[in-house]
Amino acid sequence: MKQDVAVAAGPMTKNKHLIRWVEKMAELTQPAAIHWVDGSREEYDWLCEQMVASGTLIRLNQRKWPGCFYARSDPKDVARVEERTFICSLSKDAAGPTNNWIDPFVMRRKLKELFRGCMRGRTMYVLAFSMGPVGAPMSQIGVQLTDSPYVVVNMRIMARIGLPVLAEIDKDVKRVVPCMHSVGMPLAPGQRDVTWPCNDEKYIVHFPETREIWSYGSGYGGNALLGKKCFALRIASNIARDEGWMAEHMLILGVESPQGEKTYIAAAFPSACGKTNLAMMIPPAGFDGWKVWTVGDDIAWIKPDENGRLRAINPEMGFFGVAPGTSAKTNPNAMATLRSNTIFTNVALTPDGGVWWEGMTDEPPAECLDWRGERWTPEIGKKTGKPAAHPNGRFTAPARQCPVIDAAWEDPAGVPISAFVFGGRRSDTMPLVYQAFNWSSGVYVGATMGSETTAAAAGAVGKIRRDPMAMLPFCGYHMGDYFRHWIKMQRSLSATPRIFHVNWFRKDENGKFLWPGFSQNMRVLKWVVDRVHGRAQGKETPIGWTPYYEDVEWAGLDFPEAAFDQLQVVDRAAWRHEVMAHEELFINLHDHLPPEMVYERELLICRL
Ligand code: TSX
Ligand code: MN
Repeated sequence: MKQDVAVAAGPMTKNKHLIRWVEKMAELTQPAAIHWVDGSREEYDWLCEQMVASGTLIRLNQRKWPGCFYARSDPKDVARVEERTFICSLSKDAAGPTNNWIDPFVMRRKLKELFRGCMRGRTMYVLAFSMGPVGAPMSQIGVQLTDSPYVVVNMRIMARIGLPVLAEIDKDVKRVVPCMHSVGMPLAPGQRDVTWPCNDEKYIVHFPETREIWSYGSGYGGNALLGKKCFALRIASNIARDEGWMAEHMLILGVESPQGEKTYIAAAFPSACGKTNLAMMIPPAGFDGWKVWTVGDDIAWIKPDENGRLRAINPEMGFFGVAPGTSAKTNPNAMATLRSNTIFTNVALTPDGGVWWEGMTDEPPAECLDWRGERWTPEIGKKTGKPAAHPNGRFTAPARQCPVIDAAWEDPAGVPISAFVFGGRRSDTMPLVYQAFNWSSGVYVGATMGSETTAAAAGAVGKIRRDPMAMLPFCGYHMGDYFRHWIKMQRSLSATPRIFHVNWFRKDENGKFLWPGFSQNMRVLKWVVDRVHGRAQGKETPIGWTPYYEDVEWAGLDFPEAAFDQLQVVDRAAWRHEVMAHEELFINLHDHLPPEMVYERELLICRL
C-alpha cells in the first residue's frame, strides 16, 4: 500500500537506486514526512531548534558553552547493547562463536515486521554520509534512513554528511551501504511525543554479505550513529578482509620530535584504558620541542600503499567520548575541544546552564540536575551512591576543534603507520612496555590482550576479560579468520610496522599504581619511536624486547632504576599462568585459528 508522504525537499540525487530504495523504505515504515538532509549549518541549527522546542535538547548557557546542547536519554537506552547485536551472515560459522548469529532469512522477516509502520507520525531523514574525507580513495559511503533528528545532528559532527556526499553517490563509483534506523516508537495521530523515544526491544543487525545495517529500538551512540561501530568497524572489517586492508578499533597519533621528525602510531585498547586521553596527550616537562598530534581517537582504516607501507585514515570527523573522568588534568585538549559546538548526553546539568560530570573538577557543584533530570547534591550523591552523570555519559565534539589535531588528519592518502600498540588494564604480570619479536608474535600479543574489568562495566571487578585487538564486540566476522587476516597482511607489506604492548596500570603489592601515566606515557612513546627508527636498544626477555633504563628519557621525572625494574619485571611464573589463560580464548576459535597463533603460543611456552 502506497501512501502519500510530504517530502520536505525533493530527492537531492539523480541516483535511481537510491530514490527507489528510499521510496520502498518509506512504504515499509510509513513516515509522515521525508527530509533529505543537505548537511548545512542552517539545517543543523533548525533541527536543534526543533529539538529544543520538543524538549529533546536543552540549549546550554551560550556565553560559557557556545553552540552547545544537552540531552538526556531514556534510562533504559544508555549504552551499546551487545547481547542485541547480530551478525547475520549466511553461515553461522562465518560469524564465529564471539558474535550473535541469526539466519539472515529469519532476521529479514523479523525486521520487516519491526519496521512495518515504525516511523508513523515521524519524519524520515535521508542522511547520506561519508566515512573518511569525501572522495578520498579509502573512504566509504553510506545512507542512513532514520526517524531521529538527534541522530542527524550527532552524525553531522561525527561524519561528513549531506550534499557533497550525495554528489559523490551520483558519480556512481562506490558501493553505498544502506543503513536503516528507527527508534521504534511510531506516533498515533495526536499522540504526544516523549523527549527520548525508543523501544525496549532492540535489534542491532548487520548483513555482512550484502553490506547492510538495520538498527531498531535505540537512539543512543553506537546503536544509532550507524557510521561508527556498525559501519566503520563491523561492516568495514568484512570489506577490509575481502579487499586486503584493515578496519581497526584504534586511535592514531603522531609523535613529532624537536627536529621535526614525525612518527605515526596506531593503538588499540579495551574500554576504560584512556584511549582518548592518549590520543590527545601533552608531553611532560623534560620534553621540550616534542609534540603529540591527534589523527583519531577511536577507529583507523589502514591500507598498504603502492610502496607496501601501511597508511591510515580516521574515518570519523568527531569524538564521541566518555565524559566522566575527562578533566583539565586528565585531558586538557579534550576539554578545549568540547568547549563549543558540542552535544552532551547523560551528564549533569548545572544551575547556570553548564554541564558537569564526575572527575571534571575536584569540587562537585553544590547542586545540579543529574542525568535523569533529578536534583543532585554531593550529599545526595553520597547517600544514594548515585553519580550525577551516567558513567557512559558522552560528548559529541568536532575533531577540528581539537587544539592538537594533526595537520594531515584529513589527508585523503592517510598517514604512514610505523607502529602498532596494544594495551590493557592489568594490575600485574604485564610490564609497562615490551616489543614483540616480529609481526606474527605481535599478532599473538594483540590476539591475547585482555583487560581487568572495572566498576564502570557490568560483571565482576578485577577479572581479566580477553578482548583481542579491542575488537571483540566490533569484528563483523569470525575472530579466528580475523587473526588470519592480520597474519596475511604482512605479505602485502614491504616494511611491517613494529608491534608493542603497554600497560599503564601495573600495581605494587599495596595496590598502588607503579607508573604515573598520562603525560608521562610520552617516555614510553619515545622509546617506541626510537625502536622504530633503530635508535634504542631492547633487552631480550621471554615475551619480547623491553627497554633498558638508560634508553628511556627520564628528564623531568624522578623515577629510580629500581622502580623501573619493578615496573618492567617479567615474572616467569606469572607468565606461565598467563599463557595458560590464553587457552580459554583459543579453545573457542580453534577451528579457524591460523597455525601461526598455535606456533607462537608454543614458542612463548618454550621461552618461559
Ligand atoms: O587515561 C589514562 N591514562 C592514559 C593517559 C594518556 N588513565 C585514566 C584511565 C581511565 C579512563 C590512567 N589512569 C592512566 C593513563 O596513563 N594511568 C592511570 C592510573 C593512575 C591514576 C592516578 C595516578 C596515577 C596513575 N595518580 C598519581 O600518580 C598521582
Ligand atoms: Mn571505541
